[in-house]
Amino acid sequence: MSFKQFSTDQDVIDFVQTHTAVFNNSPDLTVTEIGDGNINFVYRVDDGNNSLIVKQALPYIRVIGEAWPLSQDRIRIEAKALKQSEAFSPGSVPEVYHYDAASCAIIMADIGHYQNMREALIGRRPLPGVAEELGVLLARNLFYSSDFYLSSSAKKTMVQEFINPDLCQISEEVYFWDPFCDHERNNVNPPLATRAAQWWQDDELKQAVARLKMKFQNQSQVLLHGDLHTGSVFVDPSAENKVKVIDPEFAFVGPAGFDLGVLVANYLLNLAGQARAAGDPAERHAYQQALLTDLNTLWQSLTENFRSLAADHTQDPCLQGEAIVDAWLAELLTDSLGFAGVEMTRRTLGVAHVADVEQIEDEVARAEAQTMCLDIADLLIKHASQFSGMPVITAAVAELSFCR
Ligand code: SR1
Ligand code: MG
Repeated sequence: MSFKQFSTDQDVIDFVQTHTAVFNNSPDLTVTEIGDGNINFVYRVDDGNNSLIVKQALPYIRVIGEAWPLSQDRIRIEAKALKQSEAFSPGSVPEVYHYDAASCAIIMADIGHYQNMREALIGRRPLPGVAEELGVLLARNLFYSSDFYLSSSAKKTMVQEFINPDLCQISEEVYFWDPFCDHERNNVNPPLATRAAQWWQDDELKQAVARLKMKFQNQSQVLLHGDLHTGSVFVDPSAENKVKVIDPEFAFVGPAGFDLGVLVANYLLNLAGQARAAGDPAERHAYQQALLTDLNTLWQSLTENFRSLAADHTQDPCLQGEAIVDAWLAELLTDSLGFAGVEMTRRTLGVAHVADVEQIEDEVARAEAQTMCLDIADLLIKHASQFSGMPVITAAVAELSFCR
């Protein structure tokens, strides 16, 4: 059957009525297009009592149009990655009700009562428990998809099932190419132009980024979400900020530090945004400190949980024991800091910025926050291997950020 884009509300309704029993043939269904991402179309279908989400992948990038074609295999990958995450950490993703290869669409649970983590951070909402839970989820993903746990053949099958060339190419370009040169896709705030030009000439920086890019392209360590920014994380304020992670269409088997790095970067992008955001300076400063405390908590939770899983479930005799786990976690931290610096760079100079900083209306004030992003990125990319633990890094970030 050939692919057909949903072009009317009735198309979406017919699709959910054919493939689920959620609405029991209710005649009063409403369809709302709620997609605010760059790539796909997302619909909420609602009968007043129940609701669900339909996500459809078109053969091109939504925000660019047919000029940037994109394989629809990404929706198969997303459905598979959601099911895999559910197996690793039950309840950590929206339930998938149906995946339809012909329509390139997924029907899944509506988590509309959850709050987007990026919006919560921008609103300076305290998020008790979230950093700890994210540490648990990352530890489980890292462990259960790594060589510590999987047999050789299971690992190779996973690599094969998550080959994701189109989406990896986007990441290779928007993380590791565009923001390190004067690329036409870049979006540089005019007052930042001189700093950007210096960035593109910094050979020490580009050598460190080259090492990270080689890891991204060649190191098949663990199953990654592939786009784990705070807009992909949702928290439930009515259930102790329980976390759900969405949108793993960029999933592939890659370097272990990538997801952690992207997440760390998005905490730090918010921290830099707070420096010039509207509102009481003392409240903003307290929130920045809380973000750094959360990063320490995240790392502590990740390492404790990873160590415990490794001690209990590693079969391979060469991978057993604390020394190898210590070495693996040390490399994870170093790599993640480098990737965090790259994510901060691309969100500052590249095509896709973040609201944490973009919400600063005055372009000079925004450039000051963006300068802070680049200063932190520079520190992380060039000096990642010199940091012995997350508290050392958060202290260095505090020293760099809190005096301005
Ligand atoms: C072309 S824009 C690409 C970005 O949008 C998605 O949200 C991902 O973050 C990706 O890097
Ligand atoms: Mg996304």
